[in-house]
Amino acid sequence: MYRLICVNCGYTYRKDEIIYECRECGHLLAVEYDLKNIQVSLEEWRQRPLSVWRYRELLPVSGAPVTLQEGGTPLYHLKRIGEELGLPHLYAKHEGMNPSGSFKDRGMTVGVSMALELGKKVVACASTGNTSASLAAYAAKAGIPAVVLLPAGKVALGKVAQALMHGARVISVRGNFDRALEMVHELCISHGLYLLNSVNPFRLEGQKTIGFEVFDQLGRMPDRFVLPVGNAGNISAVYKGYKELMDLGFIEKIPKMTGIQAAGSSPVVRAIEENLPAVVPELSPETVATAIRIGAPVNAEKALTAIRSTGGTAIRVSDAEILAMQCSLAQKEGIGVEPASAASVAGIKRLVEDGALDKDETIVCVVTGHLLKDPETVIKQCKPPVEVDANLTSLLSVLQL
Ligand code: AN7
Repeated sequence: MYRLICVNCGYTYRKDEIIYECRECGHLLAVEYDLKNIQVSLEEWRQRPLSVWRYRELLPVSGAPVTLQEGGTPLYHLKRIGEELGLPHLYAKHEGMNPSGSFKDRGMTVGVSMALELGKKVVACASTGNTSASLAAYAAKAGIPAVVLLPAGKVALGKVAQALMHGARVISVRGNFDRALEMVHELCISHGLYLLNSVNPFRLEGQKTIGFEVFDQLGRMPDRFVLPVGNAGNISAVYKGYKELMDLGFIEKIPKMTGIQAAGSSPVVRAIEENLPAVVPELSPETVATAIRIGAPVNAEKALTAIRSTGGTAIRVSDAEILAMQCSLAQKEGIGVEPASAASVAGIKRLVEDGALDKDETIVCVVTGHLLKDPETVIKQCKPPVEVDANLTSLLSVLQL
């Protein structure tokens, strides 16, 4: 049992209303469960396979979901990077190991399932790339069309390839992500398409399971939970999920929610630093981490609550720091991620260097998308392969063993 509730004015809506913002005040909506009537125990959950659907009592879908077996991603101990930073309890949750290579699949299995449950025939989103790749895959699985709007020239190659191959209608908008989102929102309202950006409260329900899995995999709660922040949906979702576990009496504390943004695209950081009541949108966000090249994060309101109420923080890292950490993760830990994903761990490095971290903390960084998403940025950073003639002499002369 659940309903939709406005996070600002508390106005409530029936669960089957197609609505993306409060009609009373225009603020964001969230799914609110009747937690007193939820019958489940941690033991019962832990007997099920590790996946988004382990936690189905806290998800809005009632029937069989549209699933590609998302979730159940590895939680790695970052041994070498942790040693370098003096952090013995540093972990990375590798969300690039989801079916389409990013955490978005957790939201899309729920969001596309809800689209069918609500009788919607066409799904749509704007995207910096990963949302479109994921939506295209889940729409294909559901057998319904998807329309995706991408900021022209600013989406990593692998993500465009996925959206195209899974059969979405892929539209390049001459404008940035924030403008594409305004456009698709308008389109969905005027033409009845189902909007699956993170203003959709159901999608975020799937994403909160990252936090649930971390709790189950660690066997305890981390002290700090670190995410790259773009639209700020993910950090809001994980916080909401942990609040539900608290209300159910399953956990006693919520980790310090910590958001990392790219320096050229950091409105949430500014709001935290300057203690603003709301974010001031950035008109021309820019970063090599195109996934988080977002100037007007739609979930900022929820994210500011998540960060402030847990004693967390939000900080910015430079593109150089992001790329250096992408290399470190790949070469010291064997973990291949796209630039935006490396921002979470780069942010921890920065906090250590600033002396702003208790080194005994148990820290979980979410690395959000796979290395193969953005091959062009990878190739630019690495020396090209050495070409040799097809004989052993040439090979040995190059290898110099
Ligand atoms: C790899 O695909 O917004 O703060 O349109 O792809 O929840 O927005 C992607 C976001 C982090 C930020 N890491 O998450 C999109 C999109 C990766 C991402 C984020 C994104 P939010």
